[in-house]
Formats: sequence, structure tokens, C-alpha cells
Amino acid sequence: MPVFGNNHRNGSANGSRKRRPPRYSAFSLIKHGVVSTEWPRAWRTCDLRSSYDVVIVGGGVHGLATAYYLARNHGIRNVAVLDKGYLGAGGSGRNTAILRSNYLTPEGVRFYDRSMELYRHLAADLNFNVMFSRKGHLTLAHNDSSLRTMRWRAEVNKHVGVDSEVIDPAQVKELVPYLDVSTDTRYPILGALYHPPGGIIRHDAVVWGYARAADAHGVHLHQRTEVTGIEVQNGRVVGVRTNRGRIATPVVLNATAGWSTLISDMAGVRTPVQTFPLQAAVTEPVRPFLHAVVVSGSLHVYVSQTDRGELVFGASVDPFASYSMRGSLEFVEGLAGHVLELMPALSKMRLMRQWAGLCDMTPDYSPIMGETPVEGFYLDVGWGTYGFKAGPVSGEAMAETIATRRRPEIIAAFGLDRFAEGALVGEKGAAAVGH
Ligand code: PYC
Repeated sequence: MPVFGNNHRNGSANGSRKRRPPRYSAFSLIKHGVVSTEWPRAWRTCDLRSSYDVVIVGGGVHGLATAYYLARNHGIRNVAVLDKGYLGAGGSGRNTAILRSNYLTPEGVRFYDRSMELYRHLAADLNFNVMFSRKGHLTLAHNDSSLRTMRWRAEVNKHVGVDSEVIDPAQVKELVPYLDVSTDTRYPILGALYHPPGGIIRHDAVVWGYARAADAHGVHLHQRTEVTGIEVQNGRVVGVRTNRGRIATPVVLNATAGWSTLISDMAGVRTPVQTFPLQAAVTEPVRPFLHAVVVSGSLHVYVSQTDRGELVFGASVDPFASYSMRGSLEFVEGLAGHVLELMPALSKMRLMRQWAGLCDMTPDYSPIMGETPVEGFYLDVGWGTYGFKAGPVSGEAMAETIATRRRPEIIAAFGLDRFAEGALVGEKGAAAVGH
């Protein structure tokens, strides 16, 4: 596990050259775990420079991945990532770590599939175990209209080359024996969209892996650094004000979730985003029995089992806009009822923790990525409940956008301009659960 804090020994003086991240052998793990209390630092704590070529606001997977690909793919290393809390404190540390690419629109399917490809190779790329576990992903259909949407998604997925098919209740039961597929339930299972490449990953390992790799390439990671203003002169970005001082910069990327409208407003850019809490919960660990990710749109619930044996549950967003990250009893009651309708055998399991994160919802359930009317101010926002799975591809695409000043094809459809042009990318039918 990374240790947060100073490590000037590992850093080059100006942060401009690639350092080798620490390597762990079996012997060094035993040495550090048993004998020594001094773990090598995973990234440095740097002084805040008075200027950077690029400032990224938001130290989650999107911001860190963008910094990493800017440095690795484009040689742009004079980059700062700012976070008002700690790295991964927002959506990156609060999601349910589900990976999939079985979306509804061809634009969405292609985009999330590139993310899956990057995720599949991420451990080797970052030399960090991100614990990707390909389990298969099932979206249950409880009525004719959702079955029709599943068929539609399966056809779009196959057309783009993504493995998805509609299966019947007997096949669902074979994959997940604990599911109640009888016909006398309130919401009988009529079939499911089965997506074999889907799975889960260790979300905080993804954050730490990108942070460590970005740091090794010379990027500065600044935790507890809150942005208080963005300076715009003659229509272009010239600087960022923070609680630790001013930074001159020609490029700012808003890679925040929850607070994205507040940051965009600082640059004078309005976005059609509303923020809602999303709650989740985890049980005590039990022996592995759930070998697929299961989602039910009608019952507003999804569940997977981690490698440690805990069941991780999520739901749809809370029904009102808010910045609150407190869990509610109402949520747990509703969740437990819905889970038991799906898997009555879980009635004795104990919930251990619950938490909430903030989701920035757009009108069409697709993100907002790319340039804005303010030169040098870029957006990677509007991630709803699906931001974590898009971290790698977003980082790669935003790095290319910033380096070349052109939105690459893979995110061409997701620009802010689509709202004025009426060219929405409707993904509601493939969002995790109904909202
Ligand atoms: O879009 O797969 C999804 C998802 C899972 C949890 C929240 N959203």
C-alpha cells in the first residue's frame, strides 16, 4: 500500500525526467511487511511551482490518468494535479468498481471498450497490481420493454465487436445459482444481457498505480490544494488561484466530479450538469459464491463479490439534487428489500459499511469532454454513475486533446457543443440502473 508524504530522495530536482517507481519483490514485501516500518513512498510531495504547462483540477482516476498519458504519450511533464482532499477521495474511491462496455450507442460502446482494453493491460503498463477480475456482467430484464432494450444493446455491441448476448432465465440461473428465477416473484427475471468481458477491479489500486506512474514521469501531485479561482484574460486561461498560492498556466483541465459545475463556473463556462448523491454499501466477507456482476434496473440494485469475499451493493442516485455524502437509513432499507427479492438466501448477511459519492448527471447520460469557449480551459466532466470505468480512455483522450488541441475521434461526440447543436448521445438505456 502506498505511503503518502515526502520522498525527495526519489525525485529529480525539477521533476522533468522519468524516475523508476519502486519495485517490490516477494522478499522486499516480507522485509517491509514484517521487519521494517519504512515503506518506500509511492509518490513525492512537491513544492507548488509558480507556473505549470498544464494544471489538472481533480486527483481522481481521470485527472491522474490524463497526467500520466500527457507525460508518457506526449512528453508533457510540467504538469500539476491538484486535489482539495487526498488522491482518490471523490468518485474514484466511492464507486462500486464495475467495468463493462455494453452501452447502447455506438459512440458509447467504442469509447468504453477502449477503456476496457486499457484496463486489461493496466497492471503490466503501470507495474502495479490493480486486481482486474473478469467475472462477466449480467443486466437482468424484468419486463418486455427492458428485454427489448437488452436485445437492442446486444445488437449494437456485436456490431462494434463487443461480446454481449441476451440469455434466458435458465442460463441466468446457471451463471448465478443464488438468483431467484421463479415466475411468481414481484419482478420475475425474463432474461438478461450477458457481457462476458465485464468485471470488477480494485479501484484505489487504480488511483495509486496512476499516481505512482505519473509521479515517476515527473508530474507534481498536490493534495490538500483547493482551487479558489481560475483567471481568464481576453478569452483565454492565464492562471489558477489556490489555497496555497497562484499558479500561472495556459491550460486547465476540469477533471472533477461533484464539484465540476463550481470549477467550470470559475472559468465562466456553464455546463448542463446536476449533482446527485449515489449511495453504496458492503457486507461482511463470505466464501466466494457470486461469480458474476448482477445488475437489476427495475429493482434499482447491482451487486458483485470482491476478491476478499464482501458483497458490494449499489443503487440508483438519490431522487434529489444535493452535495451531501452522508448515507441514509432509507437507502439501506430499500436496498436490503430489493436484494432479497433477487437473492432470498442473503437474508442473514450483515452490512458492514455504507457511503455515498457525488454524481454529475447530464441530460443524455453521456459525459462532457473537450475544449470550451474559453481557450485553454478543458472539460472532462458529467460522469454520472459511470466515470470510474472510463478513467483510462478519458485520460488517454484528454491528454491527446490537450497535446494536439484537437478532440480525437473517440470523444468527438461528447463535446459541450452538442447541447447547443441538439446532437445528444442518449445513453440512459445503458446507465447502470434506472434513475
Ligand atoms: O454504469 O456499470 C455502471 C455502474 C455500476 C455502478 C454504477 N454505475
